[in-house]
Amino acid sequence: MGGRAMTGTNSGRLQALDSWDADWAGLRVVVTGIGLSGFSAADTLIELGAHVVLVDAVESEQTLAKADTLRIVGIRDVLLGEEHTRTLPLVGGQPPELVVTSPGWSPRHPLLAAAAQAGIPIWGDVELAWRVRRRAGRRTAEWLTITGTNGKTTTVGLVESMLQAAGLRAIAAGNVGTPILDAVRDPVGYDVIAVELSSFQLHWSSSLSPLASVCLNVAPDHVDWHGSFGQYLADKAKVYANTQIACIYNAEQRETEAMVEEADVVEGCRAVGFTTGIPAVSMLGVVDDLLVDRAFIENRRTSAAELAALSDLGDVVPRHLVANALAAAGLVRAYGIEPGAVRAGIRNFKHGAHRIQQVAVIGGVRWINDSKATNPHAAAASLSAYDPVVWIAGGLSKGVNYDVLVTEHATRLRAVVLIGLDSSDLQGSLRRHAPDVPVISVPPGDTEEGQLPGGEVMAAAVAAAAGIAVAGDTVLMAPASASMDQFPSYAHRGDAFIAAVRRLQEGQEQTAEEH
Ligand code: UMA
Repeated sequence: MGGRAMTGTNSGRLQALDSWDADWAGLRVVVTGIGLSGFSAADTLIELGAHVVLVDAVESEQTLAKADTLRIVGIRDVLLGEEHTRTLPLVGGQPPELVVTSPGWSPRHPLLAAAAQAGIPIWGDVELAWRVRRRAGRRTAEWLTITGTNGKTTTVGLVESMLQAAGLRAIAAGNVGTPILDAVRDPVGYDVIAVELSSFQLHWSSSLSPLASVCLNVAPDHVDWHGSFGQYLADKAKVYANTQIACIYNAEQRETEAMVEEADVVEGCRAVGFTTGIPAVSMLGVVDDLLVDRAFIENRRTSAAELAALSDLGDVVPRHLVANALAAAGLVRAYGIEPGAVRAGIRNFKHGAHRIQQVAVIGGVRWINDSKATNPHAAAASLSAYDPVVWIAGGLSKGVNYDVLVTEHATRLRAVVLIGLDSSDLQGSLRRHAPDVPVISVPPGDTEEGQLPGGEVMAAAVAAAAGIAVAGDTVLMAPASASMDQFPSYAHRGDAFIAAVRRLQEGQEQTAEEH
């Protein structure tokens, strides 16, 4: 790891904007997107006295209502409709000095490309939040930052739980759903924020300096947004930049360790690994049935501190959950949390919904909801746990490759039920690498523009799976793809699956009663 480097993207006025109390008044800003992050960014900038114009491609009841709210608090203009997003708008008749973008906007979006071309800095909402986190008379929260292809939400939840068990005022925010600006602007304030960062948010951040940081793992995801897997990795690696106390890496995945080696960090910052095996010095890991720390204790060369038992995590503990708990423990230990609070935090933590969740056992067939498996890496974790499997998969592929996933799990597949508007990538992999596995495609259904048929699609998929599965099989809904082509979110996809399985169960019970 090198010494701290000053990032030099922002100059002059923008460089001086490093606290809530700095001179934001009259700053001309374009905010892109009126979703969770764009709304919070616009609202914050208006409160700071900036001149804000917001653009969003969608004009709907929801966006119009949000626009009204922003007008009441004093926004200059809200421009809704695709035609407004083709070029960079003016603010008060002049070019903007800054663009604050929502994470979902691709860097190649014409509006953002125009801003970049004109040399106008582009920040994400996380960069803005970092800049305004200090405010006279309020406490300033430390940030513990978490990224990775999979396990982020579980890990931020565990970090939050451990911090709260230690009696601190702490919250999980960022990509997990609560915009980071809402956490930063909380009137009471937090001691620590567990910040979940997506690769998109990292792409638009440059001056974050977390107390401790982690990249849990990396596997191909969001390749279309980033342009290449290499660029995705480069953005993920930014999580470690300017870290103060500890960069936590996955000792079982060399890429994350390499990111730490390359990172510009604060002088004295340590590299600390986590492993689901026996830990070396400066690592957290597992000895017998215990999670242990050989990093944040004085006599780490000769001993380890017990943090928790594996059984504290649950009855059946998948390996990735052990890894997530160790990463979370590494972050809070860097902050100085005692082992007792790590254990209490793990015990209090409620495991997130839609992740390898058993919904029902019907006629000896186990039904598992893993809607959170939105990429091949996540789906591999749940596929490995069951055999034989009727696999419900497909959706938005995001430009990833399914060949390895299909090759590795072909022998456990009894059949595949394909959902998704266009699952041809996955279908192609199945044809090439699992030619003997029957594949049933669920027709997308008649979708009127703007309508999501989710419920019917999932009901048809569940019915198809029920027709194939026999006692002893597992029906696993782990799509390895994003949900947004047919469902509003992965949570809705999971809810649709649960509802369809429950209906199936009720139907079976009724049939049994009648006989
Ligand atoms: N929009 C356009 N043009 C575009 C793209 C989007 O006009 O080209 C508009 C949409 O009409 C919409 C708004 O921009 O009104 C949506 O912005 P957004 O997609 O950035 O979403 P937000 O509502 O701001 O939510 C974002 C994160 N979403 C994404 O990164 C896609 C949320 O993560 C996050 O919880 C929230 O900020 C608060 O920080 C969700 C997610 O799917 C869970 N994340 C991805 C993942 O985890 O894989 C990265």
